Amino acid sequence: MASGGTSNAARHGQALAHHRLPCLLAAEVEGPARPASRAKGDARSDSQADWHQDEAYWAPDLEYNSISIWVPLQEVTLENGCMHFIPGSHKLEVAAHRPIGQDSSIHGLEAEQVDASHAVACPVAAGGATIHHCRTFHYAGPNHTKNPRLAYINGFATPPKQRAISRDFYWKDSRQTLRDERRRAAGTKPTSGGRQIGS
Ligand SMILES: O=C(O)CCC(=O)C(=O)O
Repeated sequence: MASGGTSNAARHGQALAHHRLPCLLAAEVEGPARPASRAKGDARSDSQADWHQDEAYWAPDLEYNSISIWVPLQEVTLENGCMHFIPGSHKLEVAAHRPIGQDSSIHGLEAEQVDASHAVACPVAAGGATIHHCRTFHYAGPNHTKNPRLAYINGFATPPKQRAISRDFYWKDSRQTLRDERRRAAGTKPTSGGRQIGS
């Protein structure tokens, strides 16, 4: 949700600020959008982030509680790829995801099914912010302009806890990205609570 009010998410963010994760990431979406075709045939752009929940990228055996504060470095609009959110979706479980376009070499994930009929677009001024929970369904539209769309993303979280029963994040097992190959070879798990954007 866009900042400016005193939303629950904003208050939550303040409360968690002292648990700041050591991650400050820059997301850059180059313009203009490069058209590509998806396996399912829907038009999409390489510069858009498909509907997803961040937690779908993380470890299935850990319990997370985290937020992302997404700060655009220029005005973001429907034209250059502002964020969209599905209100209340942070209360849902992690839904089934798959690699974008069902291409297992792609790191990015998209939810298999999303009811986006109540989605809210969040245009924001430069230096403004949106805040979302790790289970909030969100999407960033394609950048149709000739200018890059830049954002800084800060993650805040309580320490993840071990779950009694692990979940089946099968979409992670089938991926064959270079990142996953490196991780499997090293026998390591994804960074706990860490954000992984891009490849
Ligand atoms: O900046 C973007 O294009 C997407 C960002 C995103 O999906 C996220 O912050 O989780």
